[in-house]
Amino acid sequence: MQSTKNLLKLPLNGSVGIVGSGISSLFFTYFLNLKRPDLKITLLEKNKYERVGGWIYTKYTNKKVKLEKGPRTLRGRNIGTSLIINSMIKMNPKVKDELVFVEGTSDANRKFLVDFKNPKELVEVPPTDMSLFFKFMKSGLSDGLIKSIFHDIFSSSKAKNCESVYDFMVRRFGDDRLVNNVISAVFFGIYATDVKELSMNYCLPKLVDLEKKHGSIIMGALKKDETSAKDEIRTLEKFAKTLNIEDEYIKKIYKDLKDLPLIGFKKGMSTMPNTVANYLLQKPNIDIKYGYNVQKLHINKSDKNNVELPTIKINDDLTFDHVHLSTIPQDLKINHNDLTSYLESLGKGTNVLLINIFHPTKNFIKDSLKSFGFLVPKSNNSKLLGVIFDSVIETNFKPLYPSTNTETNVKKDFFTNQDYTKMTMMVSCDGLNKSDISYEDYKETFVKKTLLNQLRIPESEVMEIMNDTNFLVEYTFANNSIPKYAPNIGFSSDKSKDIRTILEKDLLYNNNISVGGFKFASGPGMPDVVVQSFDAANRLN
Ligand SMILES: Cc1cc2nc3c(=O)[nH]c(=O)nc-3n(C[C@H](O)[C@H](O)[C@H](O)COP(=O)(O)OP(=O)(O)OC[C@H]3O[C@@H](n4cnc5c(N)ncnc54)[C@H](O)[C@@H]3O)c2cc1C
Ligand SMILES: *[C@@H]1O[C@H](CO)[C@@H](O)[C@H](O)[C@H]1NC(C)=O
Ligand SMILES: *[C@@H]1O[C@H](CO)[C@@H](O)[C@H](O)[C@H]1NC(C)=O
Ligand SMILES: *[C@@H]1O[C@H](CO)[C@@H](O)[C@H](O)[C@H]1NC(C)=O
Ligand SMILES: *[C@@H]1O[C@H](CO)[C@@H](O)[C@H](O)[C@H]1NC(C)=O
Ligand SMILES: *[C@@H]1O[C@H](CO)[C@@H](O)[C@H](O)[C@H]1NC(C)=O
Ligand SMILES: CC(=O)N[C@H]1CO[C@H](CO)[C@@H](O)[C@@H]1O
Repeated sequence: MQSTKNLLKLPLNGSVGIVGSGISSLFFTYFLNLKRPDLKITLLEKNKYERVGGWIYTKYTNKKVKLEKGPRTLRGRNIGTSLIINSMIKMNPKVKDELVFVEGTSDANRKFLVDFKNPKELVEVPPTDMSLFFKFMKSGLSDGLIKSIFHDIFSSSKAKNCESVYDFMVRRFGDDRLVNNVISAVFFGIYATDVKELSMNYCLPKLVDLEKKHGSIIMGALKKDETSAKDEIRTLEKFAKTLNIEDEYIKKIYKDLKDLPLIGFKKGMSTMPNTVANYLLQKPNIDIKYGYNVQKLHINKSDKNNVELPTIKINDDLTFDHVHLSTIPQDLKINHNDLTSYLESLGKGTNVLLINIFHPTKNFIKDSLKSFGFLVPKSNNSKLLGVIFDSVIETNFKPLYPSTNTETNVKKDFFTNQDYTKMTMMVSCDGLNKSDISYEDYKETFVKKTLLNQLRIPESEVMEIMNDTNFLVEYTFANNSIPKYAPNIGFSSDKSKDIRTILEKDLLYNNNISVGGFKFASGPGMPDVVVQSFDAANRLN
């Protein structure tokens, strides 16, 4: 491996090709352009229609109803959220007026789980008062809890090399009740995949290290972790330097955002990619080519004596000094065997059917269930992964910067009638093709059953709702979406030994390719991929 010192600088006025125009690509372009405004950057986007953002997609129906077809929440706790928000405000200060949030104490921050012992009874987690605590303890969710706690504290089992989340939890807690009844649901909510198929090193590297250090994750969690607070400060200072803003300013914003469970945009998540794209496309040296499907990448290293940078060829057609793979197509043909085998081992991402539901004048969600929504643990043995109560979130949003926002009530930006229902259901469709899915069956199995069972609407009323022409049900098949971060791929809790770090270095220093997106970031979320873009762009400078 070559050292960083040998890294040639990208030539003046050099050309950079970027695969994809999702949020990773857009932010990579932004960060690179800040440092190197001379570079000519071309984004290559497979889709023919002129839309950036990839999975991020806010759709407005012909009746102006806003539906999120992909992600909808930024978490303030994730340091990448501060990077996103500071960057966006820098691009366009008017973004401040678009930012909304949900407070920790809001109904929209409550979460429920389905109890396998009584699937019609949603149980709030974590229980926040005595009566909720008793309800939790009586439910199937708390099965084996006390035993699990003791087992974690007193058992001295050692971690195996590449454990799944499931195996880790079983080893720590002595049996699989806690993971099946509670923990699995959280993983469904984030990865849409079973805990047995997820690498512990990938998903929770900090917990793996806590166990190594303290022999117990509970004891480890009780110790104050000062290194991570220091890391956070260092990371914020790095952000500030690149964005050319004051350290103190970015630290203050992080402090403000850190405790906010949900951050969004009044007009939806697409505000994020659109803001970045609008900013970038004002630059004469940045361009997006739509309808360009990258299938092949050839790294030209043929001329050993060439002191100039070798070039990289895409689809035997375009040539660049540097290529950034903001997304890595599963079937990409590239003359780099290690990357190819990594892509093969990741395989196809998970398939999820998203069902958006909307009723303009009826609120189906009872006060006692007002929340972010509910998740379904593995023990329930259902394809339903979870349901998000969008209307509860929207009606609890508040403007983040009210001062710049003369007295606008955020709620008025949404549906004017307060009594409406908007929900998103997520159903696992792994191993299925789009054509295998009968939407009518899914409507019966999932939409109707959820209204009946979890929302506890009387059957006659449910029938009426299902027949109501105002009741909107839309289906989106998310094919090959979140990668399956399986245990044996080479993820390590030690970043320097992780397959991603190793590949990333080799690709960059020996082949002039940088990588990003959720096949390389530290997590699958939007803030994770944007931080990955930030680091990738900085490594080039
Ligand atoms: C259903 C769902 C819900 C989610 N919810 C959340 C959430 O609430 N919070 C959160 O933080 N994250 C969430 N995520 C994750 C989030 O969507 C991702 O982190 C983020 O969108 C990844 O962006 P990206 O730019 O890396 O990739 P993508 O969004 O996949 O963008 C890649 C782009 O590249 C294009 N492309 C692909 N192949 C080629 C090719 N061969 N040639 C040219 N172009 C190509 C694609 O068309 C696309 O535009 C969710 C993901 C999904 C699927
Ligand atoms: C590789 O580069 C050499 C010269 O630098 C050129 O002659 C050759 O055509 C290139 N090959 C490809 C596949 O681009
Ligand atoms: C899962 O929950 C549904 C209700 O949504 C219920 O009908 C089903 O019986 C439950 N399955 C198990 C195995 O608990
Ligand atoms: C999906 O469809 C493709 C061809 O369209 C087929 O090769 C594949 O086997 C199908 N997969 C499943 C799980 O049905
Ligand atoms: C709903 O519509 C179906 C036919 O589409 C009809 O058979 C049924 O009686 C209707 N139910 C209600 C409650 O209106
Ligand atoms: C789903 O993704 C796979 C792998 O990327 C692809 O081969 C297939 O054509 C896609 N199917 C649909 C319906 O888009
Ligand atoms: C900028 C960059 O990464 N340059 C590298 C391109 O690849 C050659 C080897 O093929 C390296 O020597 C350069 O450092």
